[in-house]
Amino acid sequence: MKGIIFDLDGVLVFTDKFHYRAWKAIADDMGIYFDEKINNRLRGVSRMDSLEIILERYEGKLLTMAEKVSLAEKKNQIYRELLRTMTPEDVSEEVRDTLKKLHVDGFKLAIGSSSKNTKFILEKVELIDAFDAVSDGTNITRSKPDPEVFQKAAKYLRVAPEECAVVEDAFAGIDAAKSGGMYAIGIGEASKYEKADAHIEEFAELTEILEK
Ligand code: B16
Ligand code: MG
Repeated sequence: MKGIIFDLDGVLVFTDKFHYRAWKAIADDMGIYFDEKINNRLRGVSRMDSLEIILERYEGKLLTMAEKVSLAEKKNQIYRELLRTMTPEDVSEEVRDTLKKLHVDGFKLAIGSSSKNTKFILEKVELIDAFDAVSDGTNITRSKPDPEVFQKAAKYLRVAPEECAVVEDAFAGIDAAKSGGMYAIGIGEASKYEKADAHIEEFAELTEILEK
């Protein structure tokens, strides 16, 4: 392996609780049932696709595309207000040390996230300098499980897809890595997903897996 591509939410930072609170406010406002289990289905899924999942339980009148876009924007405003509270303390020492070690050992590191807020989050937690490239929701047209976000990350790193490992917490992200011809490492929710090539419980385990 020469390149390592990291998903952001659920791997490096834990913003799923903020996504939940923001979507919950929208759902409550519209009288739609929404819980943590449904929130889990939103992992790695784009903002508009997430809205469609939430609207599966909506029983009101048919919404126009403009109304859907406005709902997604409203959710993003609430979400960004919550993101503002993030600080460098929101990234563990374990994550920072492991990233440094992997870099020193010669790996090229990239972000591969569906989020259009990636750069904002990386700046808030002061992690932007840890990466050689960032591929995120702003440079893709198809969201995970499509491999586009990871293929672009590999391209930015100038590393062939088969020489890249992807670290992901979402099933959709593992599927994306596999269909892009990459080595997939599952963590968190995906740590037991059978389609992943390797499974880890702790972030620091990456050095053992990738350096053998
Ligand atoms: P935004 P990841 C994903 O990030 C989140 O897991 C997913 O819940 C969210 O809907 C998506 O980003 C889009 O985020 O609304 O900020 O553009 O896991 O791919 O890093
Ligand atoms: Mg994720």
